[in-house]
Amino acid sequence: MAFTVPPLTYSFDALEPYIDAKTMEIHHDKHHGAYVTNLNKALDGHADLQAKSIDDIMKNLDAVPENIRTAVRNNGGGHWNHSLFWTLMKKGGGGEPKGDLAAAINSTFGSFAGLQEKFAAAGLARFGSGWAWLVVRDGKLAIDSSPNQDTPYQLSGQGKAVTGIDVWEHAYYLKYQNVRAEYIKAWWNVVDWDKAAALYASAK
Ligand code: MN3
Repeated sequence: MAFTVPPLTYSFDALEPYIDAKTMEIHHDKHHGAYVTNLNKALDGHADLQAKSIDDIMKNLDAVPENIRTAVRNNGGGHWNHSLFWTLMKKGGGGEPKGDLAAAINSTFGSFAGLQEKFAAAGLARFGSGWAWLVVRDGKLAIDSSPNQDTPYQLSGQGKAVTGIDVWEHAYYLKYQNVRAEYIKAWWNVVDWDKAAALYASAK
């Protein structure tokens, strides 16, 4: 079974004005599409891997044959990251985290503003392309960033994603050009905190 790009559960313009429709269309259809195409190419003839979920593959990259491991790391990671990313945002998102997640954020980072500051710093410090993540690691919240298309599974000590942002230029260049900081600031307005709370509950 070939991997496919999951359809968005909202329209390309749902995240306007924070993320523009054109960026969403190119990002989802072309960029995510290319990761899936190249993942399927890399897995051609590897029926055992084709039968696995992308989550299982990224969790156990060492089980992937060496000659295709980099291609799978990059393109399988791209598929895993983007499939999650689309679900971390929603129309009318934003606001503040709630419940257990809010309490954990307050105790770990002092406040929601404290989380935002450290998360933005991680996204800005990621040189070139990559992702900033809020993860659960050893039962606790932590902020980290990954290069290229590495998933939280590739981070040291691993980690289970609670939320995260794509800081590749393709995610923001049309609207924000080189100003990554403005994109990260705007992104809080589209975060789906219900989704983050659910991921936190299953991760801790
Ligand atoms: Mn991307």
